[in-house]
Amino acid sequence: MNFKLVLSALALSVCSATAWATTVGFAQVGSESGWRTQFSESVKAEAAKRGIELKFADAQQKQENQIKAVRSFIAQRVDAILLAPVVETGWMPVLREAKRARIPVIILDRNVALNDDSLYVTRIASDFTEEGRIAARWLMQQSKGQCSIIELQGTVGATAAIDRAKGFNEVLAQYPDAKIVRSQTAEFTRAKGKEVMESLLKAENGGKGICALWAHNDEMALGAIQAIKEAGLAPGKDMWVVSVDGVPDYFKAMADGDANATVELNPHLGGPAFDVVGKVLDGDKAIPKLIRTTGGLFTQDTAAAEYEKRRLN
Ligand code: GZL
Repeated sequence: MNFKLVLSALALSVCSATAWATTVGFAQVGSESGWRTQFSESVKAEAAKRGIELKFADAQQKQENQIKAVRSFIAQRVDAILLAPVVETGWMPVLREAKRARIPVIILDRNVALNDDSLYVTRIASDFTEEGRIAARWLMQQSKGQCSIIELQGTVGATAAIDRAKGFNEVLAQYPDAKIVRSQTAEFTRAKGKEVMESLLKAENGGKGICALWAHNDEMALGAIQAIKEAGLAPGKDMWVVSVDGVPDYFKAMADGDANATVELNPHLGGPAFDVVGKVLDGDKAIPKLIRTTGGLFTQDTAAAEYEKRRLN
C-alpha cells in the first residue's frame, strides 16, 4: 500500500473517531413527572442512536444540583452542554464559566433569564403561554364563560408555570363571569397535586360550586382527580379537568371519563437537541435563538385511541 493511501486511511479513521468521541453533558431537572421522564428517555435514546457519549445528571428539582452538574461537565471538558433549567433565574455565573471554557450550551424546555444571550446557543421549547390560552379557550367554550376555577400551579419561578398562568389569565380576562377562586403551587408532582387539591376543596365548601380544575401539568391533575373523588365528587363530570403535557396516564383518565382535556407538550427533544449540537460542532453560526416545538389539544373523544398508541412507547 503506498504512503499516500496509508495517510488518507489514517486521517479517515481519526475523523471518524472524533465524530464518534462526541461527549455531551445533560443537566436535567429531575423526574417529577411522566413528561419529564419521557423527555429524559428521548435524550438518552437519541444519544445512543447517534453514538454520542451522554453524561446525565438528575438534579432532583434543585437548582444548586444543576449548577454543580454544569460545573462538572465543564471540568470534564465535554463538547456541549444541554441544560433544562428548573427555574429561570440564577444561571449567569455558571453560563459565563461555560462560555469561558468555550463549551456551547443549549437550553431545553424552560427558559433562563439572562442579560447576555451569547451565553447559550439556542433554546428548544414549546410556547407555554399559548398552551395556557388553548386550555382557557377550551374551558370557556365548555362553560359558556361562566366558571369558578381552582388552579394548581407548577414550580414557582419555572417558565412553564409563569407562562401557562399568563396565557390562561389573558383569555380569562375576556370573560367577566369566569374566575380563578383558588390557586396554589403543587410543584408539578402527582403527590402534591392530591395534597393541595384536598386542602383547596376543603376551603371551597367541598368543591361544590367549583366548575373546573386547571392544572399546569397532567401529573398534578392526576393527583387532584384522586382528591376530587375522595371529596365525593365525580371529576370530569361534576367539574371539568383541563391540563397540559399529554402523558399516557392522563389519556387513560380522559378515556375513563375522569378528565376532559389536555394540551400536548412534545417530550421528544432529543432529536432537535443533538441536531443543534452537530451544527454547533460543525461551526454553524446561523442557529436561531429559539426553536419551537408544537403540540395540540386532546379531548375525551380520541383519548382511548391515543392512550393505546402512547402506553406502549
Ligand atoms: C414544561 C415542563 C414541565 C411539564 C411538567 O415544558 O417544564 O415540567 O409540563 C414538568 O410535567 O414537570
